[in-house]
Amino acid sequence: MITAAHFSDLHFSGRNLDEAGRCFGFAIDRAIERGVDVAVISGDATDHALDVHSPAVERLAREVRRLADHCPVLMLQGTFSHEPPGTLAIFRLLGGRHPVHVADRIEQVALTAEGRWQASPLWRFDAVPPGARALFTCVPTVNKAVVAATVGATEAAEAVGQELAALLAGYAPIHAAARAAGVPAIGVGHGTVSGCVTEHGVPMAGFDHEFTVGGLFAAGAQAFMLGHIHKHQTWDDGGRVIAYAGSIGRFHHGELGAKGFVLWEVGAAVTRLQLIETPARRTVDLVFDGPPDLERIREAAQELDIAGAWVRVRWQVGEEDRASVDREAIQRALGAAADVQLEGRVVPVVRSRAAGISRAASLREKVRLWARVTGSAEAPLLERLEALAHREPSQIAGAILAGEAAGEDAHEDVVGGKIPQVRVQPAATEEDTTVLEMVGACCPTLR
Ligand SMILES: [Mn+2]
Repeated sequence: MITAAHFSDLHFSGRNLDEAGRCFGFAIDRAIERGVDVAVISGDATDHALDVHSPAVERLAREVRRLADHCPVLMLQGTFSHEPPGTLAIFRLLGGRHPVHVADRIEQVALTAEGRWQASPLWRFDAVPPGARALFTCVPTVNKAVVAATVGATEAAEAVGQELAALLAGYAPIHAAARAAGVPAIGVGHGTVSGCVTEHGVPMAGFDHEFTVGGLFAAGAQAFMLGHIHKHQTWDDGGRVIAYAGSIGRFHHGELGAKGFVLWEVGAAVTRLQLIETPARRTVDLVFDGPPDLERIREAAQELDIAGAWVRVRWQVGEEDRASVDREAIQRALGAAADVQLEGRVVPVVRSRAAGISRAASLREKVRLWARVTGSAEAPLLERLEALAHREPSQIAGAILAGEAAGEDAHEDVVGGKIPQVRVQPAATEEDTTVLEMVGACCPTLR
């Protein structure tokens, strides 16, 4: 039986320094208190390429060194964009009481009885190294070419997932041999398991992911320690367990579930695990479909105990109302929060171009063109246009209040000859023609 502290997705960077530093530091304290035999960091120790003089590098190195003064450490290469290849090389040089092994290729590594790391020359050992205390199978972030070269796959078109499944199955015999020798066999990987759930609650369905649950179990390891997905989750198959540790802290708004590290106890035929929670930041999301409601924000500030929390307020507002949002008032209402992020989405007014509208002779014709372009019904629009043209505002209001149909009444006005120029029907009646003639007589440009 071996006890292991499994940390993952530390994402050290300038922006994350507070959260990553506090949570990883706390986790290492707990791991040391529990006297773990070995520590595994399953990828994404950093968030992006960092300069060596950045405080995040110094803090990460200091914490890993503290860990290495307590027990042997295994660090796995994570996602290349987070941890550019070569990032981890420096950790081999830390020089703690125990060695740090960096796994940046597909390989196996045995933890010897003396607490040293012994790596396989190729992708696996031919036999379990004598005196091994535990056997680790490392599947860091890989690209297809590496997988193909490693397992000698000749089908270049095969998906990485299929190649990895073949690779994992290739480890089953040596894992069985380890089990027979009473040596815990532990897999460590970085990638997406098809069907897992992200920290935002999204299930990762599909066939283009690195791993499947079946493929991982087919490797026959007693435990599989995973990184990449920031939500802690586990799969169990008759006592063999796969688990994402999840990220060490809460680096984004909207992340579901507790954050922490996994404390494993792994024997040749038994596995136990427990998530030890870190003091990750608390986040609160206030979401409005329309404009933000200041009263409800004030209520939420009281009810949700936002003191020290990271609060995000999201809303959407039409372009014409954007100036009505008082961002400072929202900030003031959430004054007790550790951080307030305001995300207003302005819904733009969409204008369709109605070709030829500028050449239309009358306003009525323009309305008809516009109705055609926007797919609006023209008849009610023309009725209202007519009412606007012919009638006093008080008359229109009176007609609406009386429930009177505006169109009929307007027609009478036209006949009455008050303001006849806008009544131009495509299929002109005799009456309309008369009106048009009247218009032509008094105002030729309107025709
Ligand atoms: Mn990550």
